[in-house]
Amino acid sequence: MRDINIVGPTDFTDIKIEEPQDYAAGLPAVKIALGHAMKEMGIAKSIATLSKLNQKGGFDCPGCAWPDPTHRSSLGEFCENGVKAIAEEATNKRVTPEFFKKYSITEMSNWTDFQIGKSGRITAPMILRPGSHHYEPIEWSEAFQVIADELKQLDDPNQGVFYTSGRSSNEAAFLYGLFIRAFGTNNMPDCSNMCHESSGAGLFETIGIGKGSVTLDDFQDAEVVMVIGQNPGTNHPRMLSALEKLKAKGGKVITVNPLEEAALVRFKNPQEPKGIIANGTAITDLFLQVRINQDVALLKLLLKKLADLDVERGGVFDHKFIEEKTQGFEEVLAELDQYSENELLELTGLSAEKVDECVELLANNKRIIICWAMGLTQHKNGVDNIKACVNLLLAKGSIGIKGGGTCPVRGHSNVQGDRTVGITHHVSKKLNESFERVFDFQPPAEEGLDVVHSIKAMHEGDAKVFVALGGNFLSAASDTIYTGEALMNCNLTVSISTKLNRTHLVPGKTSLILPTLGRSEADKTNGKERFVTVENSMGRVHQSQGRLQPASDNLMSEPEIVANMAEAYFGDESKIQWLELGINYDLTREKISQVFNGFDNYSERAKKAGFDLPNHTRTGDFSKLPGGKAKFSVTPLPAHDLDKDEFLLMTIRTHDQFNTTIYGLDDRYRGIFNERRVVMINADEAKELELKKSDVVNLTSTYDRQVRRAENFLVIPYNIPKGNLACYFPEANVLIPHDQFADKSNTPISKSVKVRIEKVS
Ligand SMILES: Nc1nc2c(c(=O)[nH]1)N[C@H]1C(S)=C(S)[C@@H](COP(=O)(O)OP(=O)(O)OC[C@H]3O[C@@H](n4cnc5c(=O)[nH]c(N)nc54)[C@H](O)[C@@H]3O)O[C@H]1N2
Ligand SMILES: Nc1nc2c(c(=O)[nH]1)N[C@H]1C(S)=C(S)[C@@H](COP(=O)(O)OP(=O)(O)OC[C@H]3O[C@@H](n4cnc5c(=O)[nH]c(N)nc54)[C@H](O)[C@@H]3O)O[C@H]1N2
Ligand code: SF4
Ligand SMILES: [Mo]
Repeated sequence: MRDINIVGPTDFTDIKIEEPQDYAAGLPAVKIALGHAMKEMGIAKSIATLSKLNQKGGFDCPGCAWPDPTHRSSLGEFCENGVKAIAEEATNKRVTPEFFKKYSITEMSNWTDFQIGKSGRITAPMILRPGSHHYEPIEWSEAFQVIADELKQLDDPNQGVFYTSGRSSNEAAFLYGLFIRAFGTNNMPDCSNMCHESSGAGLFETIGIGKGSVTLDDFQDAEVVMVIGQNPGTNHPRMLSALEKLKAKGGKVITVNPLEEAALVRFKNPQEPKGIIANGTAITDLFLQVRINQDVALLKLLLKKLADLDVERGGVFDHKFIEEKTQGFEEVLAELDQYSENELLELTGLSAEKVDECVELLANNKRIIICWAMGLTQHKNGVDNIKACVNLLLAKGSIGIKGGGTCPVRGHSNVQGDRTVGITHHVSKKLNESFERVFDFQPPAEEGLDVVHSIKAMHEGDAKVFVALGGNFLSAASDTIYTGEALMNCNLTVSISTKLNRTHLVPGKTSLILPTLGRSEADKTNGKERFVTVENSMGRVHQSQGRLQPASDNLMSEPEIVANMAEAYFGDESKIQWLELGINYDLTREKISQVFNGFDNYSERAKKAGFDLPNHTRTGDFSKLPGGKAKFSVTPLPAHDLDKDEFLLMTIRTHDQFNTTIYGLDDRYRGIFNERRVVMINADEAKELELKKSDVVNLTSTYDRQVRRAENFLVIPYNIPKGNLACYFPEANVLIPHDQFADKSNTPISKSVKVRIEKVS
């Protein structure tokens, strides 16, 4: 085994702590965004790049999946974190073959994720040969042959694992899924498994589609928006513009979160001159500081109180809608009788007054949107969290109406599109038949492995080849050491990547890095520009056309890499014209439209304004569901069985990272600067435990008597409920056991890890 530091260094970086901010964006956001752009790209490239970002005919922001408005602002249609995402991709720094010659993987594995990421863009295909500690350059054709040879040596196609991160285009993801199925497996773990899988599972079961029901326009018509388990100011910043518009029309915002995130307090819109100079807009009307993972208790309490009000004064629930369009309401009401209001209230940690205020807002309004993200999905009962939100919306008749509905806010810019065009470990008979009809082969009928089960299979030697279309699997997954051992146990690991990351440094016996074009870069074939397509969080498909000079002449586009991999594997044996599909994206789009509904005239429509994919929930049509109706669900309370000295820990993002890509070391809105190894704890509780600001602690988690340890965290007394802690992801991922995940969705429990604190100094 090679000598690799799987988790990286645990040193401190000289913390500075200030008061948390009470507003988001404004002038500091503009200044900081431009600072990042200048530092990574220089002036001329910054101007050229930002003028194309999210504009018609330009490229889609590689940040989050929040949709673009129809009318684009002349002050720029992007946010601080969109600029950081672009600066990171369009950086002038390069990771060349000389770089790899200079630094061994052992040496680089001792760098922080921040240092690794800041090394820059990879410029040439690289191979790490068995026993070696240095990557060396390899010709593209030889690299594809290495992959084909390893895949051919497997006893069974199910020994291959093919991961996808959500930045790939529809075209690349479709070809990848096609290749994997033709190869003979459904082992397609993807980043959704760690992300919104619980949303997909909960929504599919209750309303028949794993996507949200609202469009951006619905935000203009809503009376109440509940933002629960989401930090949009950092992770979907332009959502604040939508909330600002809602407020201007008199709409109300309820936020449910263990932390009072700055952006949800007040927003100064940098896209408008008044947002720069004036005081901004107060966003939240009602803040419910719920305890971690007590959202089901809160949603039950709300429904119970609303049911009482409905009996008392009528007109609270939409009985016609409930009668005609839903099933299971009586069971849900009956189950609520088991609980007293007081016991539910106590679990939430909220005051009765605040809950009553919330009840009034929900009772008196019908056009209600519920938005959520990882604060709901990454728990053992993640799927139930979603179902409890759906219960509330169904009781109010708020789904399928203007200004109301479900809004799971997606993470990666094309994670939803990848799923739509076939990246899934689940098997659907209908989908298999479509692939067979169009491509004349029989896709495998056996359910594939998702993220957590892929890791286990690699660890146990049941999977031997790992291929990743984007992402940083090692740092994104839980149980970092176990996942590292799993990757190192493989015969071959392959990363199709733009930038260097920790997964490249924790390799299989042989490892390949295949460098690819980023979203912002011109993608040409025979001198002609091509465009790709993506789907945003609200189901709209549109084109993205890269414009910048690629980071190196030796990059290949993602569809071409996938096509070449397939060609090398199948040779003349396949009826599919792989190379042609990799080159001609119009042809690939035509094939997508033959396999999936809703993509007719794909290329043409994508080039114009884009188009919305079919979504029956938008018209409140539930006729295709079993029984022809939407479903209420009984959602039991979560059981944590915490020991007296155990806390519930949530692992969250700072304002200065995109998942495992660390833009900088500040979490500006929370007032934490130049340090990522911190643990936020309730200020009174810290006193009771005699923990002071900047004390050093270790954190441990104990599951099935196995103790996992994360060393060196600085204590930050903070406004967080008692019994709860917050750390940053991925530093705390070592604490999350690989076998602790949500029921039904298998999403790791990244937001409710049981931990203890050990004081060091
Ligand atoms: N700049 C930037 N943008 C991003 C990303 C990024 O890393 N950086 N990541 C992208 C991706 S892939 C995703 S999935 C999204 C993630 O977007 P978010 O889900 O907003 O990201 P997290 O930081 O995980 O924050 C979750 C929020 O939920 C709260 N929370 C935690 N536990 C609970 C709970 O039990 N109940 C409630 N009610 N709230 C809880 C936390 O306090 C926090 O405010 O963002 C996307 N956009
Ligand atoms: N503890 C904890 N763990 C979590 C989470 C959490 O909240 N807490 N969140 C989870 C969530 S929501 C998600 S989505 C996952 C994220 O998991 P991933 O998607 O695997 O991780 P990223 O950090 O987004 O991947 C970054 C890498 O993608 C590559 N990349 C960037 N752009 C491109 C591109 O255009 N093409 C290609 N081919 N490669 C590109 C770069 O090499 C970069 O290093 O992490 C999960 N892990
Ligand atoms: S809100 Fe998301 S998609 Fe829009 S500019 Fe910001 S990071 Fe990019
Ligand atoms: Mo995500």
